Amino acid sequence: MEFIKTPGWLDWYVGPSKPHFQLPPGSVDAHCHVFGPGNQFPYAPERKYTPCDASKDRLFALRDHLGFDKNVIVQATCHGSDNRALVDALRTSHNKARGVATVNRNVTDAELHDMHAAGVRGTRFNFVRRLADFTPRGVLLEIANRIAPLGWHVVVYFEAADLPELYDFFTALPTTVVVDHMGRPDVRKPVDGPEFALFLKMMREHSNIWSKVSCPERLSVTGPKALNGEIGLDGCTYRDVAPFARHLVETFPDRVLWGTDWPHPNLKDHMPDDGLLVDFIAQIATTPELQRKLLVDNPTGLYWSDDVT
Ligand code: 0GY
Repeated sequence: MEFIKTPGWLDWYVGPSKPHFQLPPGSVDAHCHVFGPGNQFPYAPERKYTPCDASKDRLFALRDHLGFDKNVIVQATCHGSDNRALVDALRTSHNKARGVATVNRNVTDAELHDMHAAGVRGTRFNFVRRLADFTPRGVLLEIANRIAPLGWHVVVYFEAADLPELYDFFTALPTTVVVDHMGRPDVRKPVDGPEFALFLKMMREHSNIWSKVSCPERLSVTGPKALNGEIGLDGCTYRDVAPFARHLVETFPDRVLWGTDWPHPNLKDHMPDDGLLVDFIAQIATTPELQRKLLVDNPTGLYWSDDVT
């Protein structure tokens, strides 16, 4: 089946630079996607966008180029609850990828166990309205209770303005809860202002809640340019996002994850050079210990804890 990309769709950056930042051995890119290829793994009929194909082979080549050891592949909404592309990538990754699937209430126990055997360790609930249709909270809670005995966690994606309404639901979930992209703060607002304060309170008062300090390219208003107008030359990019991510890394060093978000769905203005995104890590995790926790210890513990080596 032939799929036509959403008009204006930006493909990933071709020929990303080699990062200057030296990733610690065993680093995990803990948020990235595979899309299709559509002729092998068709996009879901209910999808809100049609991406470019972004195969597992491309993803694994990027992993090696950037210097990561492993990936956590997150099911994107364009595949709905059809996790075949994800599971195929996991099964052929030689234990170098784990996954976060999207499941609905009709999923069988046998399907859950098959996904677990392939390397799925979580399920994703998406509250971003442009991406996913509404699912009743009761249904989501039912799913959370089904996946909890497998040791899986829940990944949640939402926009900061919706947190007050979602707060009680998130804090009642029975599993570890991982928030995508810091809960999408509006980075024009102060890092010590009331909006981000609610997110910080949720993390402070609920030790099962984690955050990905990812997606500066998605959250930034100033863009990738450093103060001197150059991109990345002084190692300072996406400087409006850095204070939010750094604050989380320093306050909750054992509950943060980092990922590229390759192939960067739905970016409208610019496509980041993934090498420069890796360089951004040095601005938000400023000591070797914080870097090791963010990139190695935290994701390995969450996704490879049952690994027998
Ligand atoms: C991301 C962000 C986006 C898309 C999805 O599942 C998805 O379609 O997550 C977005 O458009 O903000 O994390 O990949």
